[in-house]
Amino acid sequence: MKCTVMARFLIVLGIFGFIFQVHCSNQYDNHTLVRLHPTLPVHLNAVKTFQDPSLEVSVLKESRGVNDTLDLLVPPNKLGFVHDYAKSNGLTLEEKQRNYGRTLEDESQRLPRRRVLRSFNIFGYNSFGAIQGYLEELAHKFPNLVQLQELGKSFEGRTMKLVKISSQPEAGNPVIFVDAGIHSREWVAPAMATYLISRLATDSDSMQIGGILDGVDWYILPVVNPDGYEYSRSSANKRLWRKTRSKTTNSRCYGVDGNRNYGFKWAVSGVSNDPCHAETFAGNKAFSEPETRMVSSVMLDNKQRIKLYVSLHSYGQYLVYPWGYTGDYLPKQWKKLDNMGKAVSVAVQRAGGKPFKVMSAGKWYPAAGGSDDFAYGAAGIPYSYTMELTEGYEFTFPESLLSKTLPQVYEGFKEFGKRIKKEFGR
Ligand code: 0X9
Ligand code: ZN
Repeated sequence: MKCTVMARFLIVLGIFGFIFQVHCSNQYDNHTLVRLHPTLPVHLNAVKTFQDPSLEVSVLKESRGVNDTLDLLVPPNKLGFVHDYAKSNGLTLEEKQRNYGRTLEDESQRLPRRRVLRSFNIFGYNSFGAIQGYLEELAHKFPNLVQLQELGKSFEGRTMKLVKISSQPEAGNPVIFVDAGIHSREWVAPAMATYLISRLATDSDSMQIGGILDGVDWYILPVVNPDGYEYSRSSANKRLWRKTRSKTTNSRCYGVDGNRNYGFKWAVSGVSNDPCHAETFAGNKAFSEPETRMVSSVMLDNKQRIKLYVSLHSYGQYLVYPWGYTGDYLPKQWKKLDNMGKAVSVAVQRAGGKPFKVMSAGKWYPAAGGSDDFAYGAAGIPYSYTMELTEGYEFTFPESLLSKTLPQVYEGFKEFGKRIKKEFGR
């Protein structure tokens, strides 16, 4: 059944006094979530070079290597093509979910409070407005600890605020800069960044000697792409939107992949030049997007003090470091990046979480114009990572699991903090 305005109205009112299940159709109805398993090294080429010339199959996640799946969202008319591809390359094919549209609808119906602007739940997927409200509240409550710096406006005019948390703002401590949500459908990333803010600001032992704020300052931008985030929250049809919501006059299509838009080795690999490409359009030029310009200004304005940059994404449980634009070689200091990444993974595992796959981004798959490469290569920030949170639920990580997962990942951030203090503390 089409989800008419009337049907939505009836759902909202619950007019007959019982739960009225209406399933709406959307563009992902009858799409199948397919996982291709490379089980031997000879399969790697096939998963790494998979392409649907018609661009109808979406790649949800690339494969890192043997036993790491390539995840695809396949429309009904392309299932045969994908089965043939798997068969001819010896790949094991797993059909995970027959009607992916239904999964998205179910998710949106489970979360009625998503649509309520101001209500805030630290273990929930909050609206941009509710997150902003929470940040204002913290800054108001703890003025000596939490400061908000206005950075500017998103394409659609949303005000972006950098959260600065410091127990000694005049001390010139090393800074850890964390951002999240450049990809709008990756909801768990802003949820983690907001949780991090909350723990830093409200844990009574944060400020103690040896606490997470002792000798290190934290700058956090929890929603880098608020326009895309709100768009992906607006309906099941839009749930998988990844890009910004900008519009250039010479195209009928919207949005740029923010993580292909940074001005370091811009567009040399892993991008699309087509503004209508659903996923990886790099923009008409580097830094075409106000949102990426704002993040780069934070990095450049504070480049002497920022010692670690972490960009939160989902999914796959990876912790990757530069270079992202190439898999052919690594930065000179790659061992330090690798060691810190592995220590963070161990800390998360110790807290009961899943370990991260730690490696260079370009060895996973080369893609240029990422914020991690810009931080490392252009701003000279000595530690830079992209953290891909969660595994097993694609972009729809259940809200009910946030209360378990976010505290586990927080232990990884404590480890980051400890190591930055040890190496750069004054
Ligand atoms: O492709 C991306 O932008 C990131 N993965 S995601 O599934 N969240 O889209 C990985 C980025 C890794 N870094 C670079 N390639 N620079
Ligand atoms: Zn992402």
